[in-house]
Amino acid sequence: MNFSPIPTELIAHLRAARRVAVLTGAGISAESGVPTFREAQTGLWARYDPEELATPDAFRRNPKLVWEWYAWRQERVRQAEPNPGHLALVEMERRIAEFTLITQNVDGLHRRAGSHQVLELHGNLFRAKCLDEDRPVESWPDSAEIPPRCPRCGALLRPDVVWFGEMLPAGALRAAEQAAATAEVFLSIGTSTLVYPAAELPFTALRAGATVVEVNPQPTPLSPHVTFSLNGPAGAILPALVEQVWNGSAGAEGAGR
Ligand code: BJW
Repeated sequence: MNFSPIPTELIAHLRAARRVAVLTGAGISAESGVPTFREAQTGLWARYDPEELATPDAFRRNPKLVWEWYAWRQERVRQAEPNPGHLALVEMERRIAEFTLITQNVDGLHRRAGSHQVLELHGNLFRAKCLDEDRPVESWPDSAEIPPRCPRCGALLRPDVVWFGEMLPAGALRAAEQAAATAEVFLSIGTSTLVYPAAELPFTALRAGATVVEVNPQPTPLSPHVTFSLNGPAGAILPALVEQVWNGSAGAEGAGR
């Protein structure tokens, strides 16, 4: 895999850092075969735009369509495995005294990889909640109805994710903002940096004087502002970074050299 060498200054910063925060987006799971949010959908879902399915209005208009889209995505994620990018972040959590992993992803792959502390800003694909009571629902009786109904109050169930116009979980957002404001190094990995308030986090870190690193094969609105851009796939760059900073082993053979 070809990408520019990792700057020695960045290696030194990370080696010395005690507080590191990481923000991930759909790009980190791309090499696990999970489609990113803004790439065109394929197959059954090719004629739908994810931005138009991930909204409260879409669910109100056609709850069956939206529920089935999430069921299809659950199935794709069940078939996926964490990739070397996820695993490199597990290794970083072990090496860094105060490490905060913030994700916009709803796929749960960071936890499956072995990361312990994960702030999920946009919820989780594998949870459901009651549309009326906004409370998590763990199980419901089998029925042919799609979406199923809340066993307590009979309202529709919906995926426990954050759609456009909805508030992010307050505790997770507060912890993410705190981590961004106090990090010495902040890594923004595999996100288009388009969706707020998550997109604000690297800018918070920049304003607080952190070294901000972007890992992405494509430029984003954040790119002109970062301290270091590592242009390439996270599944190759992150293992190489871990290998070069700690001389550990995260599957980095030959990458970045
Ligand atoms: C690779 C790679 C590889 C590929 N390696 N990289 C301020 C300004 C403007 C607007 C707003 C604002 N504040 C709030 C808003 C409104 C709105 C918003 O941000 N709109 C913008 C689109 C303009 N935000 C909200 O509504 C949020 N709520 C909120 O702010 O509440 C307060 C409020 C309420 C009411 C009014 C006003 C304020 C909620 C946002 C919820 C986002 N939800 C979704 C769906 C989650 C469930 C689901 O998955 O279905 O979250 S939308 C979607 O976007 C999903 C993602 O988490 C999120 C971010 O996408 P991400 O991860 O960046 O993916 P992509 O596909 O965009 O990018 C992938 C990247 O990977 C690319 O760059 C590739 O190059 C790269 N890549 N392969 C590394 N191998």
